[in-house]
Amino acid sequence: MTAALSDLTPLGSGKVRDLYEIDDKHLLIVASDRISAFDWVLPTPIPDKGRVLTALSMWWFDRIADIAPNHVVAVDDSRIPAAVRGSAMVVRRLAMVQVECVGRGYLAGTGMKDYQATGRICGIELPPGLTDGSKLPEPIFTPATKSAVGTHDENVGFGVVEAQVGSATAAELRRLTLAVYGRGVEIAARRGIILADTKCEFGYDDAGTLTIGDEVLTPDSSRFWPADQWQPGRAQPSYDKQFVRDWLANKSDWDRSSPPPELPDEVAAATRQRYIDAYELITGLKFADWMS
Ligand code: PZK
Repeated sequence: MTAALSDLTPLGSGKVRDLYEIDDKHLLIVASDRISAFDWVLPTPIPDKGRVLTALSMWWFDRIADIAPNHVVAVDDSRIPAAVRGSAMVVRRLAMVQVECVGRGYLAGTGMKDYQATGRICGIELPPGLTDGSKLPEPIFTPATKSAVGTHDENVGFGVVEAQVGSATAAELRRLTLAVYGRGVEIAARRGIILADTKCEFGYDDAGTLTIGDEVLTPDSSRFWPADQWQPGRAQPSYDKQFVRDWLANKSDWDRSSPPPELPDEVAAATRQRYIDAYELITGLKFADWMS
């Protein structure tokens, strides 16, 4: 008999995911239907978002299995409560490396901000004249240190990572992150999607092997842009969240400093379909077949 979610010890919640303890060696990661925009978690869930992101993450884990081992044990397992079946993964408990490992090939987000302020990202000097959405001369590793809930991760130079985890591990994190990013770019490009950046998390397993944790190459950990709409010099449309951003941006009675309003049903439904479309476009699979 499967346990109820309420029988598991909650270990923490991110904006959009929840983490539970199964036993001393295993955790349960639940991808929720929560969505964030403009740094807020919206009050309206996106139906099936957690299942789509879990399905997509699992698909990618298979496609990067030759790069590094990952923490996934099972998605179909008696330890997974029925209520979260399809949106939860049983994972091995790792000793997490406290570095957000980002690979990026395009200028956006904090990379854009740092470039505008200093001409560099994480100490990496970039050519002048780049603009929002520009392709970088080559993909770069832009690590960030994890910060407390409610604050932003801080981009740091490679030397800070070396000081934190040692030079050899830092070099491995960079190599693995760029390999994952490169694989993602290559596969997404065939489907007309630009993978602008992606964030990976790593940890050590019981044998001391550097292992990929968390979720990988999902729209929550990465920026997916429709290639046919790429136009440097402006914020790029997001494959998944653009309806939400557009609707909120046009809601003139919301000022971004107070909790956001509920989304209309049609915006939530259209956004759900964008996640499903992204899954089906990238994987070539039907979402209806996920764990059915
Ligand atoms: C772990 N987080 C981030 C926070 C979440 C996820 N395999 C692992 N072993 C040990 N710890 C973690 C993992 C993973 N993945 C991940 N924090 C710890 C996090 C909140 C909710 F779903």
